[in-house]
Amino acid sequence: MIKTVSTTPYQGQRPGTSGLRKKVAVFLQPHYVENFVQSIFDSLQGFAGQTLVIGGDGRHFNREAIQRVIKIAAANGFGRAIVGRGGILSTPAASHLIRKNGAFGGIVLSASHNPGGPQGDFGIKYNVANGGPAPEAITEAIFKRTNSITSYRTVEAPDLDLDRLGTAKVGDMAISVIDPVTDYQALMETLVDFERIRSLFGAGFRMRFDAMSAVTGPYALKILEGALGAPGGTVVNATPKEDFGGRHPDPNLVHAKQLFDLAMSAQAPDLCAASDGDGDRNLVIGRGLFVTPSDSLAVIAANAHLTPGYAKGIAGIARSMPTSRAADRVAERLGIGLYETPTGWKFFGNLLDAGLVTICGEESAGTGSNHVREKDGLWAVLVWLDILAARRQSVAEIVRDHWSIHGRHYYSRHDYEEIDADGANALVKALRDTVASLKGRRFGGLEVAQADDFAYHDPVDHSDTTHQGIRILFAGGSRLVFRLSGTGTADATLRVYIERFEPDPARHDLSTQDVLTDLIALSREVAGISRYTGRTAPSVIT
Ligand code: VG1
Ligand code: CO
Repeated sequence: MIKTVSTTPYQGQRPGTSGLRKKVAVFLQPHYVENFVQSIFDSLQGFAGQTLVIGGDGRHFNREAIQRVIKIAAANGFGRAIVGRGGILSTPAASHLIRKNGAFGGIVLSASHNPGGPQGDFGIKYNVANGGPAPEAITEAIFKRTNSITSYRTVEAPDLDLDRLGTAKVGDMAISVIDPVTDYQALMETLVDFERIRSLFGAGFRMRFDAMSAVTGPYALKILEGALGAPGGTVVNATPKEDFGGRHPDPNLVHAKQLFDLAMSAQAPDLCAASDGDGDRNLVIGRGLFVTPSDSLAVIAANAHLTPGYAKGIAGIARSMPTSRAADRVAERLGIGLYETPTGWKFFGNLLDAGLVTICGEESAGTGSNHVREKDGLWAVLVWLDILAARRQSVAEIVRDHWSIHGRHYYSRHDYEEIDADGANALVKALRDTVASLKGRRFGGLEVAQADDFAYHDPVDHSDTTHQGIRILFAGGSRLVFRLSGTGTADATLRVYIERFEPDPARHDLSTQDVLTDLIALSREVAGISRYTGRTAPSVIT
């Protein structure tokens, strides 16, 4: 039943920040999926008879891609595949299943926060045995293999019924189709106090959770409205749709604007939250107060000991370089390690495995812990709920209290999307060339204390990763960071990260964009943004 099919390489199958992401139309080309999946397996050793976890975020092409992945895995000798019913697994749930079942790895089919549908994006990501995204050595080996592939193996077999729970066989490979929520929920019950959160809802606490018609809907319904007793209607847009209802499943202030407006209105519930396409991002907004993801990371780290999963305290915190330094202040106060990594969750895996850190986060609405090896949107919301239940204070009270102890890091990210790639690369190159000479220079009231192109030395496996973003640090704690996105599928996206530290509690209630005005102007000037990109303003501000 196994057949070998000849193929020729496709250019550009290099995994980015988080797997291979392209337009659906690109994935629809003959053998495109097969080439990449076979290249993954060709780059690995020792998986004969082992288990592979397979699932996706339910977007357009998910079901078809899963059928193909199953057949290629069977032909390559995997012994068992664990598949979420309907082809559905949130990214953190997939990570958990890999760990729980001692699987060799997993294939996550998702383009995460990117739009879906036939005109939208698709993605394939390989995760290793610790449950986390493959480290760079593996993704580079996969990419190399895509350039020389001449054939792939698959089995001739009928499609698997993805909607029927239970066991089946494809070729010689056993398949378990499982409920995607059960194991994840059991894990959450060990980390936060369900009883305490249930009594919070019982006492009249109200929230809205926007699943953005993406993968988290079934998880949020079962856990929030089911196990935790939140009133019916708490979870909205709970049915995963192949095109996310035409929305962009990115839980930020632009794409979750309705939720933001509700949180700022007189009808605001106590907590508004959302997650992204594949369920690994989270948005947290209190009544009248948006919590930046960087602040959310810091608050979670500072309060984690109140929840059962982290009652013994946390070992350390890791954040991606562009993420604000709010978490650094917490680590300093707690006397624990703080690790600064390049963008993308794959850099946290080693630190978590080595026990150096417990909590990780990124400014892009990603927070997570050592319970899995991915960021976890619903987990972050549950931890917030448990902190709120333990402290019996509002989100705003907790955040303001946090600022009064640690100072406030005013923070914003400006994205210039779909700009010409040549212009974007020229901008970064020019910054790279000048960055060394910036130290000591003054711009208005700002003096450059340090400026470089961020490089990371992994303290565990000693690998080096260079060119991870230009950072300009000013005396007093302000900072500008510039980097190009590695998840987009159309042209280039320039991300500019702007941060100002404010220790004075009397100045903690100002408007973020106002506080950052001079830094924003400087970001445009120092990088020559309009000159290189033709844009005078960003397309997305978060
Ligand atoms: C973006 C974010 C990054 C995140 C990545 C994957 O990457 O900035 O922090 O890890 O998306 O998130 P980039 O290279 O476009 O800046 V997800 O939820 O799309 O898997
Ligand atoms: Co995501």
